[in-house]
Amino acid sequence: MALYTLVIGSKNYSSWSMRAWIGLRHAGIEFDEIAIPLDSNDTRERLLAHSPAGLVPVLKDGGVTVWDSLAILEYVAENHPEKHLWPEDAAARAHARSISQEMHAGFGALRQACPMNCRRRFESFDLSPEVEADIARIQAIWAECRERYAEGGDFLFGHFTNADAMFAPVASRFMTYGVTLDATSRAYVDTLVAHPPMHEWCEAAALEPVIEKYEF
Ligand SMILES: N[C@@H](CCC(=O)N[C@@H](CS)C(=O)NCC(=O)O)C(=O)O
Repeated sequence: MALYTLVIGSKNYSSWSMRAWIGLRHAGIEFDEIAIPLDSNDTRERLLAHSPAGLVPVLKDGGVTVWDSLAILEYVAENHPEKHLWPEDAAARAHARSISQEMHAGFGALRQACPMNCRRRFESFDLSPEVEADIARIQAIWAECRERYAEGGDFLFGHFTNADAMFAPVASRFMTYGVTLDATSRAYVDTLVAHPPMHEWCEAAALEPVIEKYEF
């Protein structure tokens, strides 16, 4: 039996689940996976059996339950400092936590207009000014990280950190909706999409049943 159990939703649609799963997989930490398809008759009941919030992802570690994507990433980073899931430098770490929280709490226009749908590709998609503003802010976040902290690698802080896990579903959305990006953001999205855990998640997502409610 693995150290942890991670409860997730449908891989094609569950952006919050993707963050926690990719963080754990990247770190090479073993976990058992319980996948609860979203929008089934028994989804709510099955989610509530794992967490009173009734939302995925949920991480279980013996008697400990953690039921929020960023809280899970924090918990895993704390339990496994040798995995360097946050940047080592304190200033970089504070920056990584700030942008992770900004992602966690923000970008509502993008999230609402462009729901995650890993396997889908739109040739063109109309974006409102509010969505364009979210995209501009995300590109500014990425550009600043890449310029200030990323000397040692291709991720936001050089090597992969929890901040990259937080932005992984954004990269997926940019692919799905064919968003035009500046060169730095394009290269970063390509890096995330090629990252083996992300690739593995998307391959599994492509095999899942379509859920009409989340398609348009
Ligand atoms: N803030 C939470 C949000 C989790 C969340 O909204 N999860 C969605 C799926 S991505 C969910 O569980 N929805 C339940 C449902 O659709 O029945 C987190 O970061 O984990």
